Amino acid sequence: MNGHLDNLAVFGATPKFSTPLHVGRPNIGDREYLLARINDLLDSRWLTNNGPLVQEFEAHVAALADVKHCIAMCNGTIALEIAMRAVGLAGEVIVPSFTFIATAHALQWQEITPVFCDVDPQTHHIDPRRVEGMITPRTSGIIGVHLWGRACDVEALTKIAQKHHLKLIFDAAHAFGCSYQGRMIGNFGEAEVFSFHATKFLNTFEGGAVVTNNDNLAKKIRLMKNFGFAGYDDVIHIGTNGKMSEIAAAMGLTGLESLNEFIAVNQRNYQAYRSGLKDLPGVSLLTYYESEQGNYQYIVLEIDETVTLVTRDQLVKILWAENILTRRYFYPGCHRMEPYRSYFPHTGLLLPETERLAQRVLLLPTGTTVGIDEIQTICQIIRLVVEQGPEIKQRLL
Ligand code: T4K
Repeated sequence: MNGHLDNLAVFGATPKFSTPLHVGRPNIGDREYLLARINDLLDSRWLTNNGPLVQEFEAHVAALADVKHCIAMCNGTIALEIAMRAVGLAGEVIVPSFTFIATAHALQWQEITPVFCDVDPQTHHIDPRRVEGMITPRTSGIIGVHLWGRACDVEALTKIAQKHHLKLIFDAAHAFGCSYQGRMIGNFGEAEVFSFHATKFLNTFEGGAVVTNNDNLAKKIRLMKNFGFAGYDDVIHIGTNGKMSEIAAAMGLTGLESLNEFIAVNQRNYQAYRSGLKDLPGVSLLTYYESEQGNYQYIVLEIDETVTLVTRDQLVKILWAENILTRRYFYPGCHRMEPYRSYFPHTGLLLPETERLAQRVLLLPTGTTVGIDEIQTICQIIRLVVEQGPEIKQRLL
């Protein structure tokens, strides 16, 4: 790409990509296998309610996460809500604000107050050093979020939870197929929750799961996701409808067969971004730990505008004009969304790192729909923008 600013679509040139490049484009496994499974399930006329495909999917997820129980659900948010209720969360729960809004809403939906804790600027995860100071007599638990598929500080959070007799759950929506200290995510806390939403590493269109090693908890969660039914006409617990459908499980099973390919492509893309953005001042790419298993699903950039001069939001505008639809996850932070910003308008004062990150982070497209050539072009555009920062700043005024 010619390194002249007039080549940028934001200044009138034709966009580099004629069709948009999205963050979160679904990974889809072998279409033939998927369609065969769908045909079979239509023939069988068993569409939902703990059908054979859901059972098979649960067994595979449990095996992959190396955990005793997997209870598949219709989405990750319901899975979070049910897990929270099943372990007995109430009153206040300490949770990061730098996460998808579902983590906080799953609590508030049940009239449990999310108490937002700041994050570690290096890892983007809830900062255990700040958790203890937020515990009150009303605190019943802590939610750690394995953001971007990298595990949060499980060890430190476990110690705090044990010391204060708190329940610990992990939102592992991003972290299916990832490990912590060599052990698969899914094994920590009382329970962990995966999301299998379309945008996730493995998807079931919409879907999620609670995984746990606790037999009694698993039994309770299984009841709770099916109205509390223990058998025909026999309701023994309060419950809701959190069931995964057979067509969702068909998609999940098909994706599982291509999991290694998804990882390989994500890893290839991640390496391409690393080399394309290498030594670019003010732009840092979140790195994955080589000692751990990862799904490499997120390409996360931090823009330090004191160096680039162009702000993160200006860069987003420039990339969108090129049809590169970057996302500002998780701007502006849960605490700045409703109802939390009305309930606690000054929470931001306690969350300086969250506020800072929410202004700096952007996600770039990756996954099986994105190729190396496209990544190289994206990196060239970012490089041009950063190198010409002062002039761009002037022209964008
Ligand atoms: N905890 C965490 C930490 C989470 O990140 C999430 C979900 C949850 C809990 C809750 O799990 P679920 O209840 O969702 O299972 C998207 C997803 O809807 C959401 O699942 C995900 N996190 C979040 C990070 O991203 P939005 O509001 O950004 O979605 P939307 O419609 O803007 O789409 C995102 C991008 O994906 C766009 O670039 C378009 C692309 N896309 C999306 C869909 C649905 C496609 O290319 N194809 C598609 O089918 O929330």
